[in-house]
Amino acid sequence: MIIRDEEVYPFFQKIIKQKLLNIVFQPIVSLETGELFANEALTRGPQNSFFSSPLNLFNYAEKTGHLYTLEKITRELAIERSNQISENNSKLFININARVIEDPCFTPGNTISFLKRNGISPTDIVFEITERSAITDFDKFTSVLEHYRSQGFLIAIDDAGAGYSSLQAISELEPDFIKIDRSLITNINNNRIKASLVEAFTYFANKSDTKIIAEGIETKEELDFLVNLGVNYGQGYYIARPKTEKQEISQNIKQSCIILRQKQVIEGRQHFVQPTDIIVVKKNHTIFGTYRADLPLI
Ligand SMILES: [Ca+2]
Ligand SMILES: [Ca+2]
Repeated sequence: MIIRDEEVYPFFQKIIKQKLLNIVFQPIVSLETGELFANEALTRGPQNSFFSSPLNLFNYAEKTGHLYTLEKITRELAIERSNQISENNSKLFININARVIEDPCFTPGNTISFLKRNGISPTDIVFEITERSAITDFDKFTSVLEHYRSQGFLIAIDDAGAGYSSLQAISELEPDFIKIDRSLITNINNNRIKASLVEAFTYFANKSDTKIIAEGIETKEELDFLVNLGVNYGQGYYIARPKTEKQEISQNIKQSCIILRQKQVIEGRQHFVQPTDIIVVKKNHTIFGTYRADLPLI
């Protein structure tokens, strides 16, 4: 379906009103066992339309002042539909724009009563926050987040290393999970800088109460490398694609994780960077980060 410019807004309104949205779920697995740990809910607009791209959909909503409404609808649809795909207390990761969290209308009470009606506990919900809309007031943002945490919700920093998610967000928000952006994962098995950086994140996670999730794993080599680095969780097309229905994690994935981890334990290998290592990464000609692994990230 091709939509002409003058038809875009009415079509967008129709999407919101009739909730013409597809929610797909992409598994996140434990790299220790290969078992399902969580699903990330992803939103797609109607197929073959301008809004089938989530980027177009959410950008348009933000431009026209409907971001809060769109996010509320997608959050509720994700929670409702997650019942059909989740298992064994697996968690549900929900993407949420930093601006929406700061919106006074966004109260945990609303989400909690909705969760209750669907038989889900707030401790099973992880809000993925990306800094695409930069957080300007960390003090305010941290206190808002504390409010949600006190209700049991967990927090993930999304797209870490991608440019929008800064090290400041990680150090100030003290997330439960850090999702490492695919740009640092792609071809990590052949790239020493990427490997050192992900290793540093893993070292940091071991020192703090944070777990690392590697995103965008697309090959067996990348998966094996990340298991060897001691990364906690993984997600990507090689493990499982986003789907509307419940998915089983393949035996191949489970075996890779278990065998490699056992080998690590037997060999007693130490993978973490040395505390005095200094890591400097240039990305698009700018310095991404430089710090000592034994000092807090700044
Ligand atoms: Ca995400
Ligand atoms: Ca991401």
